[in-house]
Amino acid sequence: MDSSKKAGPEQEQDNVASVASRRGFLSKSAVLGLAGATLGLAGCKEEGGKGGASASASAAAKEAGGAKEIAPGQLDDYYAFTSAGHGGEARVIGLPSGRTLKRIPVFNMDCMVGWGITNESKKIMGTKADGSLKYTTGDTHHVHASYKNGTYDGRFMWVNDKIHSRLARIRMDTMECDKITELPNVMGFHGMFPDKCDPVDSKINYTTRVFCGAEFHIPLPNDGHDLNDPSKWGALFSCVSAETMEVLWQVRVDGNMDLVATSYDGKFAASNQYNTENGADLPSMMESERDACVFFHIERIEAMVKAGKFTTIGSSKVPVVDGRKAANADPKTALTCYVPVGKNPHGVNASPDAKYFVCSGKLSPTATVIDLGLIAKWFEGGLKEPRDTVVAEPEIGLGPLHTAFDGKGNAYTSLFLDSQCVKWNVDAAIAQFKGDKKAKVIIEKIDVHYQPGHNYSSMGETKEADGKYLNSGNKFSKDRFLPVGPLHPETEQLIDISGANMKLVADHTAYSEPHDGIIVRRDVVKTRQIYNMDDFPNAVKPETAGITREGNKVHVRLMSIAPAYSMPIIKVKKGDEVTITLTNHDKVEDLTHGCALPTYNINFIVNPQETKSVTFKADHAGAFWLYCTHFCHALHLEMRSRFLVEA
Ligand code: K7E
Ligand code: CUA
Ligand code: CA
Repeated sequence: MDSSKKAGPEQEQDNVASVASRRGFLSKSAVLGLAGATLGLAGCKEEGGKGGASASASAAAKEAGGAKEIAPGQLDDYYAFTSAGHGGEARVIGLPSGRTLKRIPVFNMDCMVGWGITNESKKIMGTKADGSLKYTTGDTHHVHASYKNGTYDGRFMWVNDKIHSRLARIRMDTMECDKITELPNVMGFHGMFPDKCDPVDSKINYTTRVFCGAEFHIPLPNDGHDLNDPSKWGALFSCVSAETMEVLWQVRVDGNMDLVATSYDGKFAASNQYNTENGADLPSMMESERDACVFFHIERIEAMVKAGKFTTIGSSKVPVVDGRKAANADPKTALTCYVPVGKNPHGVNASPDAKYFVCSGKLSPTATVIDLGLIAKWFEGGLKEPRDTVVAEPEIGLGPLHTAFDGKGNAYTSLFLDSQCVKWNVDAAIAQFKGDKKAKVIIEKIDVHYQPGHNYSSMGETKEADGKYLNSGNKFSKDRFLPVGPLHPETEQLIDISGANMKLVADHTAYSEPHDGIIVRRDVVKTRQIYNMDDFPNAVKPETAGITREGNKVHVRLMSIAPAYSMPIIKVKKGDEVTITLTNHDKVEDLTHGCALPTYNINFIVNPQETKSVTFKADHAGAFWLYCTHFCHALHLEMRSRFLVEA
């Protein structure tokens, strides 16, 4: 506010003009960046217009002065749980403040926590025969949480790894990853969504399955055959048990899969398909004017698996059923339904009234609204064509990707090419589709900075969508922050959607590169501040503490109580295989200790009442100070023991 007053109206005009020209440059370069995609977009009209865009930019700048601030000592109303892209982790952010609360290592190593260093985390991440990590990279895109009765129950979150096709589960009480599953015969696992109810037993009104879409088609099995004939390759849709994290079944589809949505009644899951062409290069993936959103009939798939009507692929024992079109011609027995939607769609989202899935066009300026009641009708044989399930297809802007909801009948779709978020009304879009020329579909467009990927709203993926906040995760920040070299931070922008108009209330930075997230009311999340020592079977207690040897295997059982470890001197011999197990006996909240061993590449923390262990070969002799890395006490620096390796 103050700075815009001082700058005066002329200065403000200049700012608006230069912002507008930077926006122009950005959208041009984005179109060029999409190469052949320009062909598909050439015919699109731009709604909103330039004048509208710059006017709303200056309005947003003024509104920013009234942003809801969280004063020092005050707590946020919401948690945002977000992915981190090719950083491989998940993140926890407080909203509306934008404060980073935690980074949760998942597929990446993290030397602060010791993730990928401790035996316990290595076991979750997966190891090779020699005990080293199987993978140290990951690419997380989508974070979704477990449901009960149509809303979050605070038990689990799941996050995908697109690189190695793994699904990870994160406990919401400790906000730590507890299980990782690699999907067999799948590549480019991208979209993921938990179910919200059992398809048959409505008493099981909570999440028991997690569905996973695979983006890249590969030889099945991927063992070196059919390398030169991509037409024989395929993609599988996978179902994983929420409880055990085992892969329960897979469905082979025509084309590929991208994002995933699930219905509130548990009957259907769906995935948008941008490559119905089964193309192996960019031009062939853009040949068709329409692609599809493929629906899965969960009850029928599971009945077929139960009846033993499945195959397996390669060494995998997971049942695979055929969801390809040729095998599913009769709707009454079909496992899948391919609904034609706009060209190369991206994003499919379930509306909180449980009625619709919205699938965005990306290369088509439209969003397709699919009626789930009509999907059920198609599967009963009551409709001629899958396309008859479409009840609206409004033109909403250029490069539509992901849609969020406010629980009041409005949808908010990110427009990548327009660098905007468009608010539109679902009922009006349906009326327009039926022929009502007066229906006002587009309510408002707001500029975001710049090129948004996902947007997501507070509780927007639940029946408790509250219409308070929308987060726009933008792929380019350019001029929004101080430059920090060639790689700019990403922008996360917070938009207040509680009023008649959208208000941009805050920019915050994010380390590359977050994609999707969820915004969860803080009362849903019940965290645990202190572990139970008995949760760890290897916990070191006073009666077991000390050092034992079996041949050249040495086990050091250590305890920490601020400001000391239980052993001041630890002696081993060069060539020993050493395991250090450390239990933190402190019970005070937040009293965490670290454990670092110089030149042995060991570093991890133990939270109150927690136990962790590391195993390594003592391959060089010398005296090494095993010391505490985590500030715990006035005598934190003094908290160290001599680790002596005899030659
Ligand atoms: Cu659009 Cu991987 Cu969800 Cu990113 S995906 S933006
Ligand atoms: Cu213990 Cu620092
Ligand atoms: Ca296509």
